[in-house]
Amino acid sequence: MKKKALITGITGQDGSYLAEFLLKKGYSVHGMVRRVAAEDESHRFWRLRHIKKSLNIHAGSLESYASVINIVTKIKPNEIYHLGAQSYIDYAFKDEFSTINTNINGTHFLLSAIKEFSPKTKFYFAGSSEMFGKVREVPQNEKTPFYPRSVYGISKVAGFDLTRNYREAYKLFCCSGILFNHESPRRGFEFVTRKITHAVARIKFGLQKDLQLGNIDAKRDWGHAKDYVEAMWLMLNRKKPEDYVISTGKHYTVRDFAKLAFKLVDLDYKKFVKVEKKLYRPSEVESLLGNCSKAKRELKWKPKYDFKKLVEDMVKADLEFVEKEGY
Ligand code: NAP
Ligand code: F7E
Repeated sequence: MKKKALITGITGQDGSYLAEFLLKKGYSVHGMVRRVAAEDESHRFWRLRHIKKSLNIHAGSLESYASVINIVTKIKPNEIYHLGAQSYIDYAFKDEFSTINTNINGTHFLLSAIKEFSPKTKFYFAGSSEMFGKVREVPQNEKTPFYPRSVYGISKVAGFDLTRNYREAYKLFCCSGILFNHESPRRGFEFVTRKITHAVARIKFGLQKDLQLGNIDAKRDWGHAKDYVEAMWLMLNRKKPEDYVISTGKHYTVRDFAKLAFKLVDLDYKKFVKVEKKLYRPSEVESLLGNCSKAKRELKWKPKYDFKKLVEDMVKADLEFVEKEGY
């Protein structure tokens, strides 16, 4: 019998790559999407269009325990990948309450539903390097203490602790990936890497004059989403549930990213990037750098994309996108 996987957040960047990855592995792939998205296929399913026919989509709400129970009991999946979350940090500062509600309750409801109705289901929680926030050591590993700097980070620490507690108290197979930033041509336009590569393409085609950015000295350990979804699967397919840092082990500034992206189309970023104080965050995470040696050792995982290949992939895709779509 085919293994069944349920992905929350299947319409997002990681959800779409993971769905592709699991279909190739022969899984029956189920996705939970909010009703507004299910009813707005042409806009909300742009990342899944090419595989949509092979997926089983279920409308449901992460904010409703009844809805979560319904889906878990109906599917009784072998594996749940819980990726659904309000994941944009600028927005988290603007709407703290819904970020906290969706991110913490969604995780809690799923864990509780597994415990009560499907205790053999394995559970993956999408933890984040944002949990390290104002970092306590460099580089960060699984033992580094957390110091979140936004309600998003706080919600992820709560999800991480809930996942660990369900593992210890109820002996469920549940674990967290502590994933550092990962990007791709499918990244949402609001995140800085996609904002840059999209602007680079628009500027090249004469559709935009400049690019406004906030703190360009912030440093991130950027990997490719395609590499990172494989690590999620590896975590659920080993004997023991444990938590893993997933990162590249190298970090760069936003300025470095912009410099390379503009250079790839023979432009000088200094002529186009305008730093705007209004785009700074109330409390910034200045620098993140991951140490993923545990994942390398135990999962035999390592990233295939480095920084240069990532930026090249995103710039190339956005040049094609702008040429085709005209915006
Ligand atoms: P993403 O592209 O923003 O996708 C988020 C997904 O969550 C979308 O499918 C979205 O559905 C869904 N969602 C948002 N709010 C929701 C709500 N109120 N109820 C139900 N679903 C909701 O994020 P991603 O980059 O793929 O990241 C996947 C997960 O990994 C997230 O939990 C994120 O916090 C975490 N993470 C990401 C990174 C990274 O660098 N990408 C790093 C560490 C951790 P709609 O399509 O309906 O909006
Ligand atoms: O910002 C700076 C900004 O929004 C990166 C999410 O996937 O990764 C992501 O969160 C850095 C920050 O990602 C702009 O201040 C400068 O220092 O692309 P971002 P993020 O906040 O790191 C983590 C791991 C997650 O878990 C999250 O879900 O870039 N920055 N100027 C800017 N950022 C944005 N968005 N826009 C700017 O104009």
